[in-house]
Amino acid sequence: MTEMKLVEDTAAKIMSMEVRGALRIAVEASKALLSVIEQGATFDELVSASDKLRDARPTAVSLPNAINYILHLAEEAGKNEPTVAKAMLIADVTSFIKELEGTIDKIAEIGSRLIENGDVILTHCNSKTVTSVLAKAKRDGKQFKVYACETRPRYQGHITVKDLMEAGVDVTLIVDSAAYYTMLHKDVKKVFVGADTVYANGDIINKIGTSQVALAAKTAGVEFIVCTESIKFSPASMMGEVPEIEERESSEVTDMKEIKVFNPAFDVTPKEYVHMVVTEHGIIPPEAAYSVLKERFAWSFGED
Ligand code: RI2
Repeated sequence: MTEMKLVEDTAAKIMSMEVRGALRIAVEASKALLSVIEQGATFDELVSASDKLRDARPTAVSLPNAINYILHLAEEAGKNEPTVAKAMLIADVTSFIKELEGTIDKIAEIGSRLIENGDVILTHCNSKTVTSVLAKAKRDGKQFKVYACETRPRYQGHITVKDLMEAGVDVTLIVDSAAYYTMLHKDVKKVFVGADTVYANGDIINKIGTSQVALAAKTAGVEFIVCTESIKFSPASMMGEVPEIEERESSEVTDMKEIKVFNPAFDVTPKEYVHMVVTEHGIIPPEAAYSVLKERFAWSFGED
């Protein structure tokens, strides 16, 4: 496969959601760009490959953040003589990918400490970050139960159930509309969800239905915990930019072609509903998102 074909293929897999999850799309796009670099692409070719990947899905900011960082690394490396520049860039991008992939284990380590014996936990959608937290707690010998929302229309909850069963976690599937009832009648103590984008003000974008789960959790007095790598924080939101909420095909919802369908893929949970945010750097209140952004994305403000 030529390298551009690999880029197009990766973009298509991200669009169709064969490759999904906010962290994974950033990692896979970065790997595609790494192979373009390894083939000796010019900076302009790298930019054109980046453009093919950047818009594959519009909401999760992890994707443009990773791409923009690789372009920044390319600009920096490009200040050197070409052979040095190429070797330097390959080393930098390889270590960036390794770091990205490693963040999930750090969050698992930190987040699993929040789980106590006897906890009943509810989760929505399939966040690999959340399932790694739950799997780590299980490996540490904690006894707890999980309820997983099926997550219409794509049923990512089924993936969550499978992942957690493989990890030996006691997990039960529920329909999305049973979330509040389950919180009240099954003694749910904590909600754990992932994130696609974190705003500078601490609001969280995640899979459609997350904000309803947060509202229910607030009413039911259940802790609402978000697990997210800092690559999902939005530098553009510091300047007031709001990410587009992706709307997907009606065919995901129904095969009845004659009816009107509205199918947003994400929603925004206001920070007031979020008790804490678990990142690879530690646990923060949602209001601390601005400080994380200032530090994490210093390179994009010309401050590194
Ligand atoms: P991780 C997913 O989006 C879900 O909204 C999930 O909560 C979020 O990405 C984060 O996933 P989609 O790709 O990065 O299912 O934690 O639309 O795996």
